[in-house]
Amino acid sequence: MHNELKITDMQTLESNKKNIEESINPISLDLPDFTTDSYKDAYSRINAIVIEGEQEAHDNYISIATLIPNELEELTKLARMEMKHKKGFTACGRNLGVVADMDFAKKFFSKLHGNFQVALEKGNLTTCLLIQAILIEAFAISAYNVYIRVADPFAKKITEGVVKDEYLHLNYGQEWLKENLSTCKEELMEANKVNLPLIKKMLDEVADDASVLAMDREELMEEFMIAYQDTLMEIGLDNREIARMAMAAIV
Ligand code: PL3
Ligand code: FE2
Ligand code: FE2
Repeated sequence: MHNELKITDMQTLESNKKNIEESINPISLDLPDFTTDSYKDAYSRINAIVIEGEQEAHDNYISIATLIPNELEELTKLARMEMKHKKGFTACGRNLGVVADMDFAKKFFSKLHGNFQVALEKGNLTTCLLIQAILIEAFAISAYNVYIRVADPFAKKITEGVVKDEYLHLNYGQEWLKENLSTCKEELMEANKVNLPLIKKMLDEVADDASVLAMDREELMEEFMIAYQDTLMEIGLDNREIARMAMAAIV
């Protein structure tokens, strides 16, 4: 009798604790319905963006290796990871019964892709690294961190594995730019002025679809800014320089 009472008390306590946890952690609540047409429609574009982004990231690291041949091995490793990411996200779409809209995704990346190709042709390594290893990776990190909180269980697991790699990629660009800061600062600033606004536009373009997936625009921006500013700080830029660079997103 006494024991039974105790168990009931403990259950009540447990369920109270759970209610409190949920009320202070709204992130664990309100997962979207992954089976609705509207979810799948938005997912067909977002999934395509991610698949195309991973493919282009692969191609970009292979291209960057032509500008730093002695880094071929390391860059090939990064490129391989990107192909693994692409496979993972392709599986996420398949798992939900969604066909990715790849034409949309190619258009989505076309401006940034074009700028990367021009920089590559000119041998502008700093610009290539800023576009791929800083801006695109920080964009991916922000998107994946937000997505993990609202993803279906299958995709969540895959994305958690992917985002760990993306931090390594961001770090790769960061370390190169840090070592070469004295000679690449001017090009870095200039490339940022041209390309950060494109990232901002891309974020705006994806915001409506992302919100159908329960991903909040402000949260995406916040996560992006954290990854971006952290990296610039690690590269060795001062507060004023970082502020000036970030400002390029709003003008
Ligand atoms: C670099 O390794 C990959 C670059 C991919 C860029 C992705 C940007 C994603 C924006 C859309 C946010 C949705 C995330 C949902 C994942 C299925
Ligand atoms: Fe990736
Ligand atoms: Fe990456």
